Amino acid sequence: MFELPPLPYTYDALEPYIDARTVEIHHDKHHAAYTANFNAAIKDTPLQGKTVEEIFEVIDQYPASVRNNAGGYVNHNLYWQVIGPKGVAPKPMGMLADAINDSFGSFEAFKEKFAAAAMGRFGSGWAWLVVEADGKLAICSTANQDNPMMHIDGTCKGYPILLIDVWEHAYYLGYQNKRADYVSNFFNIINWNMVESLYADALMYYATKKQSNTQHKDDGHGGCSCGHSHH
Ligand code: MN3
Repeated sequence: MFELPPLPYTYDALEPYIDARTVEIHHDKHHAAYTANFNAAIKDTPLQGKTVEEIFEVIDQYPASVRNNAGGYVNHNLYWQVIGPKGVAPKPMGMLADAINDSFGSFEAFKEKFAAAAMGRFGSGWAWLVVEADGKLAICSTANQDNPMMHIDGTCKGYPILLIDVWEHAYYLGYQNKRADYVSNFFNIINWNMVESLYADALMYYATKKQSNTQHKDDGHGGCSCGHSHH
């Protein structure tokens, strides 16, 4: 059974950027429903008892209910982790700051590109900052509850270290139709310490995978936190 992780802060901790009522409904209703529906979708299937990572690897072989609810569960786990009260860790530091400069030119250029991906996603979905196999960072977006680690068709692939939910349920009470304001305010609540920690996990994931592939010729897989409780 997958469990809904408790919100790592109080409902009002993200104000004024995301209001308490939105956080409460988003976590206690939407995220809780994905968790329950994910468990229901894999019950009595070969996926029951598998890890998220194992499920993602074969997700294209199962009905949409598995893909949508597995993604909804995992994506929201990660979402609550990478945001927090303003000012906790307002800017990327160290290795991650260097990687952002290398990949995008500057922190400002990164922000523009990330916001553009969030704005460019038509309908419901997510924008992502991912680490690719060569250690480079990339920005992309997915529809619905798809995740860049899922074995599905698509061009948004990599190990996720930051994401923004652009489903209307993530912002509608506070922002109504103004997704752009939600997206620009989102930069105030990113917990860059957590993103940096996930970046280190990503590098470790690829290093382990590479080593395992060398040893077992394509049959190995590294560990993926995939949005699971961290620390
Ligand atoms: Mn959501």
